[in-house]
Amino acid sequence: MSGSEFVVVANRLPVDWVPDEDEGSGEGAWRVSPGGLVTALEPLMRSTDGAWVGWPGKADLEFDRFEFDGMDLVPVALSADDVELYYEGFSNDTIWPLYHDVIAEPRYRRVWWDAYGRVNRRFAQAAAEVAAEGATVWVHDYQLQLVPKLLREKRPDLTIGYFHHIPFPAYGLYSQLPWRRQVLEGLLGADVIGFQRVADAGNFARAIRRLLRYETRAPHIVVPDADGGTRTAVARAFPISIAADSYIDLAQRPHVQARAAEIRASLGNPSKILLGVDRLDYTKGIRHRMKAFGELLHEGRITVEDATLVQVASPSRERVGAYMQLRDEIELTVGRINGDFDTMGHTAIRYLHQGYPRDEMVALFLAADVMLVTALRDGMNLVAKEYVASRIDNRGVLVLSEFAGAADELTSALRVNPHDIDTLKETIMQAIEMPPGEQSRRMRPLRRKVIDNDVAKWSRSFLDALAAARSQKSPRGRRARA
Ligand code: GDG
Repeated sequence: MSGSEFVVVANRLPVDWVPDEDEGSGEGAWRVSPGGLVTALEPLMRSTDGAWVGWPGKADLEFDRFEFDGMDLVPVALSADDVELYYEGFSNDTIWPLYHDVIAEPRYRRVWWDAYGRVNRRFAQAAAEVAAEGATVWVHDYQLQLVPKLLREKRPDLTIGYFHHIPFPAYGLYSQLPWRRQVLEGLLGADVIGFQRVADAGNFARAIRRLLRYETRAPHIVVPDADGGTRTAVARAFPISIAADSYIDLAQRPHVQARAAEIRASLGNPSKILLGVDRLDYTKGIRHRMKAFGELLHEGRITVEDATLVQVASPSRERVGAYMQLRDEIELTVGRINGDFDTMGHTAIRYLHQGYPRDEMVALFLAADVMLVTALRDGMNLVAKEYVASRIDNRGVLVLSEFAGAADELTSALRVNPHDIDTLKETIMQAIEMPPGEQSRRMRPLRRKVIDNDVAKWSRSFLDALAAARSQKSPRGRRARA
């Protein structure tokens, strides 16, 4: 059998299908979606004859396997029903809120679970068809938690890795999930299960002990095998990162620096620019940040001439009810604060419900004196790392929630509990008033950390762990399809 030696399986392909103006014509073009995962895996995809299995992002469109920019892409079709039940329903209205500590209430619907199983089987089938004998398959994220087991059943010769981009919750919350055992068993089909934080891997191992009674000894989990024996899976932290070089490169470009100055001028040259960049998601703590900022204005501790908050809230999951409600709440808050405090020349909050190109984001990072990352729960939070990488001048202050995975590594940021509004206000004031010397004393070690631990290192360390698992696999497993 010929096939790919390395297969990535993710909900989304690394390209978007952009239909022509005349939507009904069925014509259109592919455009690379510039995510961190593509950057990390692209070189590997090319050098290993790799394939990428994923959904092209538009419902009810069937595409054949195709080559794009040297990558072998394998589209998995989803119907409008699949998108509603598997993606918006189970993935984003059950798993997402449950795994983010029930910040929003998870909804448990049996039809969503059925669709999740159906679509996971389709992804597993597609991966099984393209993987070469003994290949390595890397499955990504919470939309595909059943794929490792389904794939192992079809193809015991494969070495399977799974990386979980979001938090894994404490047992007391996880145990709410009506299908809690099936999901654990799905994940345990992988040889290596990667998490963002040590705490996530710990929560996972605890759930395994409580629900499945398997023996765990970090990072190992003893899993019963199909033939009555056992095998060992590895579950541990591999904190994800960014392509730091590309942010440094952009930050050095004259047009990006000029744009940063232009942004400041267009805001009326406030003394300090505060910045938030998030998908519009209830996990990101955007309301908490605005509440703290609004109170500082109300109390007269800052004025709009002193400080403007720029909030980029890129549109996300707009058909899920909790996201519609969040958008309404945030826009009401922005309207009230701006109505109370704006002047003809200055605004309190410049709110942008739009997505921007990467160089505009870096210009914003360069313009921002203070970066506010106040997530209530976040697997990692790449924005924090992108801000730090972009600050080639070693200036600027990162305010970072202790509930974001990035807090484990970015220890010289100003850490904050975003639920504690009074302390958040004090921390924002500390950031606004921080002298340049202290800014660079804090920023230098942050930059070192992000530059030394970039996304290439992350993928290398995960794949090294997979290679080690592969070398320990019994020859029987590898010969199964011979
Ligand atoms: C999940 C986990 C984990 C945002 N708006 C624009 C834009 N972005 C980019 C950011 C950043 C990415 O999107 C967002 O990544 P985050 O890590 O901040 O958050 P999630 O989207 O929730 O990602 C998270 C991550 O997976 C990776 O494992 O860290 O915890 O939740 O790169 O810059 N980029 C551009 N324009 C925008 O308007 N170009």
